[in-house]
Amino acid sequence: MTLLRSPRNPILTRADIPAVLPDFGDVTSVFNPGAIHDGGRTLLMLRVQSRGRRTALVMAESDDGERFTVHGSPVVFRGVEGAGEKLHHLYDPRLTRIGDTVYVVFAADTETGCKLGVGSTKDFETFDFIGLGSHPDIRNGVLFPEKMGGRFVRLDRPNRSALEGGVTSGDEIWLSTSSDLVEWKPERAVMGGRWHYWDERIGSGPPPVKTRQGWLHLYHGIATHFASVSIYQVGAVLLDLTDPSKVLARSWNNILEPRELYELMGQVPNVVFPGGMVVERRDADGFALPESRVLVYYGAADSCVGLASTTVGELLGACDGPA
Ligand code: BMA
Repeated sequence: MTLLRSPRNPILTRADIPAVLPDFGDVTSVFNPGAIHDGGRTLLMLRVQSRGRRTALVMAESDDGERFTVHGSPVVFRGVEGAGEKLHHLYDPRLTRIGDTVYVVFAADTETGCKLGVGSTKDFETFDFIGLGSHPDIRNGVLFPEKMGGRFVRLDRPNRSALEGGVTSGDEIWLSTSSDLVEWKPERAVMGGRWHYWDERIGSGPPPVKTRQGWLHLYHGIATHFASVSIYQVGAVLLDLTDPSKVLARSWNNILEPRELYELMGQVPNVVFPGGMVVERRDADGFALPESRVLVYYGAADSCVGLASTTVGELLGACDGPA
């Protein structure tokens, strides 16, 4: 199976972004959004880059999940100045609702490495900074939508190795837990990269979705064995409901790969990078229904935003290989 691209793709480009800050006119790129459904509307948190290569997180909202209106000012996390570190960029946000609070887990480039920060909001207008974890170099953090054993649970991806060009990446997704969203305890490795194939290096995509079969999770896989470029693709994995560090099944093939021009060419070519996943229908106990439509929001070539859809059942079917 493959995700079906929206005919309106790319659904957001740099031309859609207002000047959210004084020197943010004529921005360079908008990509890697987080997404969440909220009372009939879909909200995206966009990563916007200026020509000065500064980063702003900006909200956008939509009634139909495809046509978005971008807010006129950036997200400001109240209290972020107390982080204790110079934060150069906050980026690649993932949004998770727990109770009446929506948490944002984001990567933060600091002088001492890439950290994972957490913020929260209840109304998408005011945002509070909660903390930066102490892990010195880590990215791709996603929070599960419920606590387990009284603790917050997160998938994350320690950055292990430096790629050519100075970019760091990793090949293992871990499960970590926390009582306060600030101090995180790495518990167990969940899955590793499959060397020589499509997902040699990996990182979590959108937050996991609860189904009767297990936690359904999308991740990005990077093929690094091509001479001139790394190829970022999307795959699916099913994690055990009670022990989400256990992989039940994982897709043999990617379910989305760069094929369209806006995915193949841009600031970083050959990238599809999923950060948001909206499931439209759940049963009374909160499990996603197999027939429910799923909308996946992804960054394309680190330049614009794409939308692709499928159903929960199709994604479960895509998890057709071993861990
Ligand atoms: C990763 C992250 C993403 C980016 C991707 C492709 O390492 O930095 O933000 O989209 O590389 O450049």
